[in-house]
Amino acid sequence: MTFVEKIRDTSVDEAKADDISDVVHGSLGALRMEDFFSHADCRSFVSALSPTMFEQYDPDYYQTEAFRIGPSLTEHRSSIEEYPPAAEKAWQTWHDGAFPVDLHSIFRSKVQRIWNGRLRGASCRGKPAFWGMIRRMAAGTLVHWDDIREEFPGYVLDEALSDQISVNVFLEGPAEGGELLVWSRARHSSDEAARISYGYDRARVVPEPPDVTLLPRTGDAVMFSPLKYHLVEPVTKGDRLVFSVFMAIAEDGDLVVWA
Ligand SMILES: O=C(O)CCC(=O)C(=O)O
Ligand SMILES: [Fe+2]
Repeated sequence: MTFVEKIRDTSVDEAKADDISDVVHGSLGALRMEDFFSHADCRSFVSALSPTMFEQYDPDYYQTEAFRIGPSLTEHRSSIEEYPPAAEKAWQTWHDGAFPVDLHSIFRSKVQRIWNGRLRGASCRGKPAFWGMIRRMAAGTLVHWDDIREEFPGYVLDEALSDQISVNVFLEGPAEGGELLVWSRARHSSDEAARISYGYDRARVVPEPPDVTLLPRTGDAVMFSPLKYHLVEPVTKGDRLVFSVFMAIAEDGDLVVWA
């Protein structure tokens, strides 16, 4: 299915629940909201970061070098029992006041206002999942998709959820490079022949130009469907630091978040 609309720009104040639903349902390629985090908050948060706070994504699987603060659910595909304690440890670090800005509560209050409903953290084996990972990916990514319902059997997050969306808020937008590219073409099982670790050979799965090319700026929030093929171009100048969330709609209508 091609997108009905490729990119929709809206202010945080004017954004509506339907904007989020359109991304979840796959009719909108990307929703961008400028100044979702204020530049002052982004600056103060980024200045509190140091390289030692970051962990590298498993280099054997993530061939494009990437770093994160906080555990990712997907990385626990074959060790899910280790995820709840890792999430608990990460929440402890946040609550111990390691960071000067409460990005989680800003995110929650803004998204709840847009959704006109509740946003809650996902639960994994009865324990709180982590969300709002800080991610640095200067090398970009391979073309890939993200879908926990394919990555894990059953309900890894303890309940039935809608298709997931990616929500990335840019604490620092790259000066050059680092574009997000999204294709509308649905993935197909025959694409597995072109798999390279966590992603795919771009020339074989999406030879056509992307439907969405988006250069993120500091403070932007960008929502898109990661069930679709997407990638991040390598950063050639500056830094690219993201507050990163996956989000889906639960059966009770709440938004549920994890990372
Ligand atoms: O950082 C981005 O722009 C997107 C990264 C990504 O692959 C995702 O959020 O699913
Ligand atoms: Fe992704």
